[in-house]
Amino acid sequence: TKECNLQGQWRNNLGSNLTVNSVTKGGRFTGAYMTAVSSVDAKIVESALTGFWKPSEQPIFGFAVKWAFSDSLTVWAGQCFLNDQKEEILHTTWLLRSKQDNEQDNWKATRIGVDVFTRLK
Ligand code: B9F
Repeated sequence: TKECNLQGQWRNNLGSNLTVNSVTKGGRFTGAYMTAVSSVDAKIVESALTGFWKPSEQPIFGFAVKWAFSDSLTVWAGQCFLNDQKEEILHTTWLLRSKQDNEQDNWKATRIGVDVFTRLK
């Protein structure tokens, strides 16, 4: 049976690009993330990512990006599914943490959302 493999290039619902480099049997991977969106004027640049997965037919995984252009980071947790057409699709939930200047502002530091990725063809 076909297995989902995280390695390669992916695009999500926002138009962001996820590149996953070599995936080790031990479960680690590195890559790069190019977000299509940002809510600041800072120029968007590619940011490094690192993550973990557990190889299986429909593996779960997690990865984190420290944004190179702002004081914030996002973590994604998700699973790769094979749909009815046996195409790979990544369903993820993310948390975006932005730096606050003081504890009183902590309540507004975290955003949450979902991203769905499909393989770039
Ligand atoms: O826009 C974010 C940001 C952080 C500090 C100022 C701007 C950085 C880019 C996050 C991109 C998110 C989406 N892209 C994607 O592919 S990560 C999850 C989504 N999936 C504005 C002020 C503080 C936070 C946001 Fe900021």
